[in-house]
Amino acid sequence: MRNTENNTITGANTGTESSTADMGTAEPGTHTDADINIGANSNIGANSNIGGGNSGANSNSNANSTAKKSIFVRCKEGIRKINWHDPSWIFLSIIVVVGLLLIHQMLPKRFIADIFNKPEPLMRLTLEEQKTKIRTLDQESDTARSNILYIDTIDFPDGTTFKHTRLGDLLFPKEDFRTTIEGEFDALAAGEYTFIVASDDGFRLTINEAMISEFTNDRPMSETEGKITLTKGRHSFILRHFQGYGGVGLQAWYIGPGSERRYLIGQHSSSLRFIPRPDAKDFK
Ligand SMILES: [Ca+2]
Repeated sequence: MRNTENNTITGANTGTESSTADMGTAEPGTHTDADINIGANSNIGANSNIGGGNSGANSNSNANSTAKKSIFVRCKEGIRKINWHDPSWIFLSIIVVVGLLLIHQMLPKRFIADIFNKPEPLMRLTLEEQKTKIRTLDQESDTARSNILYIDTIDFPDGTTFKHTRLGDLLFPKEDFRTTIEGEFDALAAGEYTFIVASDDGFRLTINEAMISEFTNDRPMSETEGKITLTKGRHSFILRHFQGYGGVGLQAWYIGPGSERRYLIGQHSSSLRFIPRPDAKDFK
């Protein structure tokens, strides 16, 4: 039986069936079980040779089962099996973890936020700073500068700056700007939907270009509700908002048919699924 194992090993290393048969006289004990694993793992035909040159299927099955449980690395000494209980691997793991923590501490927090808080680009948000003071939604626009970004949810809680829950402060002027949020969703269930917008200051929500709800003047953060009956399928929406002075905020939720639960606009549910913006693909 030991000779058979040696034949198998040699066949694995040379990768030829003829050598497997010829090497039947190799000295026992020149190879270990670990060698069998190496051959199996290195994928150089060990399994097929084992099956061809070895009438006993034990070596084959052992090699496969051991190979599935083991991890091998190639190093200067050749292919080596990783033993996770080896102190050197534990030490190396600690070094890697400490290194990652140090990198995390050294990188700017904004950079970390950009990586881990990157939102799903479900809606396009346009911010427009106004040259003059803005007091109503329908006031004529006089844009000084604008900025476009993509957001996953309409979630800017009441505060002193326009701060998204995941994106953080958008670093835009605190006063006199307009916000336009555009998106699409698939209604998975037909029926009556309720949309709730909390805004400081005014807003207007349209779905398929029909006005659902609005408050066009300035106000502290307050909620306004609107209802619409939707067919199953694709729909588009636009939420316009303006900030004059003082506090600022904008949040929007929906409630699907037959449900009481509020979802933020952007949160998928069994009644709505939001569609990623195709124009966000090339957005830097
Ligand atoms: Ca305000």
